[in-house]
Amino acid sequence: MPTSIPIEGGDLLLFEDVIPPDKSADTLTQLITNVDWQKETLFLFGRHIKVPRLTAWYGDEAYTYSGVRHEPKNWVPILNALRNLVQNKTNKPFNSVLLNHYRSGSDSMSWHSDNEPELGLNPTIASLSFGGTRRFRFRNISDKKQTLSIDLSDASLLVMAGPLQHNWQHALPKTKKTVAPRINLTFRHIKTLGSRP
Ligand SMILES: O=C(O)CCC(=O)C(=O)O
Repeated sequence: MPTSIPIEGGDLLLFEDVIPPDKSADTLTQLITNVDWQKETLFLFGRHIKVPRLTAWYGDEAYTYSGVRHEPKNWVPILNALRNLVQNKTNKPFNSVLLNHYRSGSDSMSWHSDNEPELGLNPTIASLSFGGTRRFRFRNISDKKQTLSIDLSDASLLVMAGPLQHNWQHALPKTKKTVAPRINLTFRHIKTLGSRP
């Protein structure tokens, strides 16, 4: 059974151990090996900045985030299997997945909301993690002093839904602790123009 995490102006559900530990280690290895990981560079504030993690975008639709249009790669068996698992847990359809590979505690994700127009109004984002536990942070957009932290462990599934993305930003900060490599997959449903919201 998932745990409902109280947060004002949004819905958060946490499932733990969605895959047994022996299988999750194998899944991590398969993801490291079979995903076509990209080292991205963004042009921000007049400078080229290396994205501090490896990324990949798979699915049925292109997606523009961080100002860059990402063409999808075709589903591969491990990603289809994980999509089925996540769809069964959430009873929601997902046609795309963004993958992030945090190689060490120096890799991170900065503050943002998943609020791109292609996601429609009040999107459900299903965030599946494998590998080392990392601290996932939320901060309220209109009162940045309101924060919430959740430690996302191996084989956990955090479901963000309702108006959460309008009211909160999230981030995965760097850590000085020694942490094992981690892969996070955020399953999303991308709408084509004309089918919004
Ligand atoms: O790695 C994580 O848990 C965060 C991923 C994330 O924020 C995103 O994909 O939008």
